[in-house]
Amino acid sequence: MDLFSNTEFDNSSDPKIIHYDLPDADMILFENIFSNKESQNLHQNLIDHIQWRQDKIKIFGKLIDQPRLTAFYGDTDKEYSYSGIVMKPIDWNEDLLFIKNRVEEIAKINFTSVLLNYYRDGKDSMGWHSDDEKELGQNPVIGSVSFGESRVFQMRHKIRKERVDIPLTNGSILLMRGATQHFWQHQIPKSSKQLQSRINLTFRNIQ
Ligand SMILES: O=C(O)CCC(=O)C(=O)O
Repeated sequence: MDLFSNTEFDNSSDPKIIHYDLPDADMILFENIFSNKESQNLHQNLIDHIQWRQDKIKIFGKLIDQPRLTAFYGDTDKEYSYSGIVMKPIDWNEDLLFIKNRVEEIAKINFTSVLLNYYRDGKDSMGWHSDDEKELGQNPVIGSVSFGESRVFQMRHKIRKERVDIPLTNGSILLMRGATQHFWQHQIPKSSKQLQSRINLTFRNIQ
């Protein structure tokens, strides 16, 4: 399928590519890669059928609920750990394989795993980090898919402290490659607005 063949019309739901020209990063945002109908169905199916878990994190010595639900799916021989949490993958389901196919078409590589985050409302969030776990290798390619409410993806350079805000919209894929994870951190901050739910899937290649 050629997702970008129709460049004649600037319809807001047409696929669109945005190249972010940031130092020490290789970042491309593909908007509207999933149609509104596909996004709406997938968002609801994932809410209903993914085996969501509520993990805890330690903050100042106290165990508290992570401010979001998570799940880890993929090739079942690939274990993954982050923030001290070991995740054993659950085998792919049909929806995840459909989404993975579309991301692989865009990224032009194959992925072994996907980490899912379910932000139930504006109070759910994810703190500053880089996707730089050793299992991901030297310059990981991360394909990040969003369904549901738009949320701001904030980035900050680890040395220059430069900051960028990227709105991640329904049906988009953000591709991060090259040295991005070495030099930049990212987060999804809380919002005081009344926000609907959002699901994010980061496709990864575990070595
Ligand atoms: O929800 C997002 O867009 C970010 C997810 C993320 O940073 C991660 O899974 O490591």
